[in-house]
Amino acid sequence: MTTVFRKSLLGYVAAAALMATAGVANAEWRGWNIHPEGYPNTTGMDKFAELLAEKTDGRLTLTMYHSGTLGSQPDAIEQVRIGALEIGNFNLGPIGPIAPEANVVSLPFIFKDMEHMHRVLDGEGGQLISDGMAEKGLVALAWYDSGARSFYNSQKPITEPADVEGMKVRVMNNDLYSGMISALGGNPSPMAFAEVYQSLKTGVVDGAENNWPSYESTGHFEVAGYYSLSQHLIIPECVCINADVFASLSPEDQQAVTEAARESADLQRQLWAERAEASRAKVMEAGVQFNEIENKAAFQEAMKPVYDNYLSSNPDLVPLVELIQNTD
Ligand code: GTR
Repeated sequence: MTTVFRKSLLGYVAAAALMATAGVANAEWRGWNIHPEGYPNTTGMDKFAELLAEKTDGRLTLTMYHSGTLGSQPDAIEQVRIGALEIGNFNLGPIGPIAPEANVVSLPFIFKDMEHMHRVLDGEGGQLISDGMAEKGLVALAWYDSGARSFYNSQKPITEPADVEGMKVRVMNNDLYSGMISALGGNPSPMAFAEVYQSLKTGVVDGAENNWPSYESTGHFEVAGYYSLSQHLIIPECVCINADVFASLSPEDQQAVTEAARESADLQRQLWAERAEASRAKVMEAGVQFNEIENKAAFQEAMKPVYDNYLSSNPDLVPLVELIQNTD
């Protein structure tokens, strides 16, 4: 080994050792979000970017790309996993097929309400879910709210499971959702969020399911005017970062990034509650035919095979499901 080479090698080793203790000092990140300006998640992610720069004196910066301009959600999840993008605001629905622990939140009616979901996420359940995601390359820095999802369609009010029979219903990419529609006798149609409006309008699908803010912001209420309050899914969303990028940061920067995400979640959750009310009022004003569902237990019963099938093929997830069910 020549002296020069040895010197540069020593220099490299020293630099690598320094990096391992001090972490990456400067970085410019890119972030994905599916929602438009003014949506609670969009404002939340912009706040995250602002806090991130503030807390790191501008060493770590994030440029957010909203409205799904960087691609569909399943693609963006992959991009963040491989590090082509650093940050994403994801719904746990399409993460489920990748990280089995995260999939339990997509079992219909697993959460009693939003508060129950918060208690689970803040406890051991949330830890197990984030550990499972981290193993697949996604570190969940904070959880955002996404309300409860209910059915809507262009045909008629849904009051009992039989009303879904024969209906073509758009679902997010996850076999659990397809199973859920099939269990009701409907025809599931997995499809990207951006394609749903046109598909409802042209009759490619009869219905879909989502929370009030997304039903409103996408204009789906204009082309699918029956909204039936089934509230069959309460799915959390994450502010996620690529696991290697997170691991490359110093402990201080990891803390700053986490704090920035959590503070943005406080804002998002507050804006969420306001927007859910405002969106509901807006679509009602526009003439949406709304109905409550008295017998939700009938839907729960009809969807039970989804649970049974899922847990018999994933027996290792039974303890997590029970932990969630036993959380008061
Ligand atoms: C929204 C959610 C999005 C996306 C969308 C969908 O409620 O915030 O991330 O999952 O639903 O139905 O595709």
